[in-house]
Amino acid sequence: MFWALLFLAVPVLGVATFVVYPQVRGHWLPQDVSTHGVEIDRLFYFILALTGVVFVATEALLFWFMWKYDRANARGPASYVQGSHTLEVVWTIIPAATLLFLAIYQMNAWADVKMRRPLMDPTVEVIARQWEWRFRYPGRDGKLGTADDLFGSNDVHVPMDEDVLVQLKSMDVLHSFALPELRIKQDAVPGMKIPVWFKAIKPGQYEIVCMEHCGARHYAMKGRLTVEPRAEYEAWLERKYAEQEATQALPVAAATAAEE
Ligand SMILES: [Cu+2]
Repeated sequence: MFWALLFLAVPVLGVATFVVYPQVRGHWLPQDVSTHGVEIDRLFYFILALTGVVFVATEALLFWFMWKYDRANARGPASYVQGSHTLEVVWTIIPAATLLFLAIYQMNAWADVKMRRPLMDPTVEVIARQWEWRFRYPGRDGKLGTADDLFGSNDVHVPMDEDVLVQLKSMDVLHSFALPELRIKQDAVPGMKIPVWFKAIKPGQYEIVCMEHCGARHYAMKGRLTVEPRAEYEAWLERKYAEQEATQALPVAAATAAEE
């Protein structure tokens, strides 16, 4: 009796916190500011509902059997059941069919995020490193890997309402480049250049977080993504070019002065 009620209390409290949380916070997931996020969220809620129904049904059955077959109510020795071939086939086929359905149902969302890459040069290269997000912009010539590349860390700007292509790398271990508000999460793998793309539709500052445990200061591996209209984005790039050129010019000027 006690155990039956305890096993009932756990799912009831679990589901209750599940329902109450969005009422308090207003939402489940962080605000979505991407074009593809709607589809991802729809999938998330669909799978949540599907697994939620199964969870509630399973827990209810568990409680019911514990309650009904409590030792205090036993009316004789328990009967031994050999197993049911039909039942086993049924409970194998139902989950298999459900998973197959999900695999087909999510194909389009997967293709949008992982396969339909925009045909363009990378907007920025993001290099994960214990424990920061370094970046490299192509510079005024629009090409990565040239002398005028712009370097920095933890402060990435991108233009709004445009396709953005990030070239993702890692300098040391596995990291995961995650933009929760853009519904983006991609592992950064040492030795690989991985393309990540999105289109942000709302200006603002969002988090860049590492979602793969990567060492002692993994929790501190945070950056900031600024989404802004193109004019502001270009103005920011200009300021950064000027700053970088100023710091580079100094040693050269000093060296020249020393020679004279
Ligand atoms: Cu990391």
